[in-house]
Amino acid sequence: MTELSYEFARAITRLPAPSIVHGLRAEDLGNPDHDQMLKDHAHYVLTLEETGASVIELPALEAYPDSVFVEDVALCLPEVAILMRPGAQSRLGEVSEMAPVLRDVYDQVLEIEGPGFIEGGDILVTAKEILVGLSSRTDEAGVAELEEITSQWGYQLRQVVTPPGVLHFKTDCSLLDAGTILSTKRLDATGCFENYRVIHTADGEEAAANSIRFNHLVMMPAGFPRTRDLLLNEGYEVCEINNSECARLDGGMSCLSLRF
Ligand code: CIR
Repeated sequence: MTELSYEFARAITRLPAPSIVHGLRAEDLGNPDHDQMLKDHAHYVLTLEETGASVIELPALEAYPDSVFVEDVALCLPEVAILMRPGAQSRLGEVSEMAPVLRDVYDQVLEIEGPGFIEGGDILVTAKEILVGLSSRTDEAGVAELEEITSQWGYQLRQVVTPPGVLHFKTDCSLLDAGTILSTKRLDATGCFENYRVIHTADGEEAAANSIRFNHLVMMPAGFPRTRDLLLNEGYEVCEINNSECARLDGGMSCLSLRF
């Protein structure tokens, strides 16, 4: 039996453009190094492929500095792909760049039409439900429109909150297996994971929370040894990917791919 919440045959990624230096960020930690980012990106794509998945690598889009973060522009479910409506004005145009790619691989592609906003980084799909965190990029109207769409396939959707100062809901959590979440303590304290087993990131290693379970692997940002060891002790197979450059733009493992 396949576990649809973390077993995937395909992924979509996009190469980072040199304009990545103009990417959005909450705090200026210096510009990302494009060459280093290309190396990290290649490692990321290779790791997805090593699990047996096929990856569609899209060309860089110079006009959209944040377009490497493909996760935010769509939600890919087994039955349907749903184009998002990013709350970041500079990212709205990324959606029409992704639309034809999804129409090629999905029989059914729907879209959030607005007036609400919603970004994929705020959506965590687990084996039992779809959790959507309100954030500075995702509002109640966006969540309501997504719920109307996903209910057609019987999905239960639950609106939750993203802690203040955290970009996206999944900045602070990831799915490890059908019933287990890796979460920061601050997000878990909101009570959104009461029906799950939760593993907390080690104190001071909150940025490790944006990891992904992709087939047999947990792909996590490098440099968080205590959280990595927790996951290894729990029996997960872990692959660490350098994320120093994406981190300058508040990006982590999940934002770099659409998985389905
Ligand atoms: C942004 O602010 O939109 C980008 N610099 C980072 C997006 C990260 N996406 C994600 O966590 N899903």
